[in-house]
Amino acid sequence: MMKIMMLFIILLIFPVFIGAVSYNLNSYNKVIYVSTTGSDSLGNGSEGNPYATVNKAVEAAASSGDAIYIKPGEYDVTNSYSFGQNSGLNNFGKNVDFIGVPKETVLYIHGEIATDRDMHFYSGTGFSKIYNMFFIRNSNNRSTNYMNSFFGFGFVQGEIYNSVFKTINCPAPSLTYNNSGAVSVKVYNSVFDLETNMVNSYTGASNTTQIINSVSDYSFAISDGNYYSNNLTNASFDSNYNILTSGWQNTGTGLDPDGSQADLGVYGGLNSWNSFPTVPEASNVLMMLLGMLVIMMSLKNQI
Ligand SMILES: [Ca+2]
Repeated sequence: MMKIMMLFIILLIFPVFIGAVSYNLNSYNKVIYVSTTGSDSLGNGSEGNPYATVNKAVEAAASSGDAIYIKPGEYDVTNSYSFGQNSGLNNFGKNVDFIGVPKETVLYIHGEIATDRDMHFYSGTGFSKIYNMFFIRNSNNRSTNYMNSFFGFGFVQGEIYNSVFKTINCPAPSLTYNNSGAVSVKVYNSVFDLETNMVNSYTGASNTTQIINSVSDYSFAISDGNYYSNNLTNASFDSNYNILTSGWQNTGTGLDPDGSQADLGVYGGLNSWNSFPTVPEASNVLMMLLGMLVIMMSLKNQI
């Protein structure tokens, strides 16, 4: 009876550690936390005393080596900044990574409120890796390609993993707006939840953005010079972004957490939404130690 109880405890504990992703919070010099319950004036960016806005966390970050962990909730990242542009998420030149919680960290770009001409989802000129974000942009029917680009407007760079880009009132979505320099973003295992097919990107400079292992319910504008590989277009998916169209399994680049060839969409790749929770928190480490103790006691009883 005791051994059955121990086995039960072990089975309860071990699933916590199955998840494995490519980012590691311990690899950063500092992790800065943002929460809807935080405060920019009273917070210090620690997990227990987080900031309230993403911009405050970027301001507090070093020029490189830090990560910003954005807890579940909705955050305004409209960011009016220059030349009539709403940048969306912006690292303001810092090499800082952004980590969200699948389905629960929502970054909203409010084009129905902001009056600037152009709107982008991400405009970082520093190099950022971005994980598990749910981007929503309301374009308020801005009508031309450069007004509705995903990444712009120049010298934008980074890598985006397992994120959703949802457009609202966006009649002419384009991937990039290269006005003053190449936009070089790599997007892996993400979903483009659109209302219409994409149009060609504005080409003031070269298009070097890459879309890989991703999914859309409409089509990409594949003749615009950007690079598209192993994607599924005109697909259908449910409200949790499970893909309902065939062809998404084992057709991507890289690996899934189970070691098989990567699936397409947010449930594929090493940052699969299925692999969350990903980082052992202090309470989980205690549980692991308890689990090891139980195993040792169990083995001792058998000898
Ligand atoms: Ca697979």
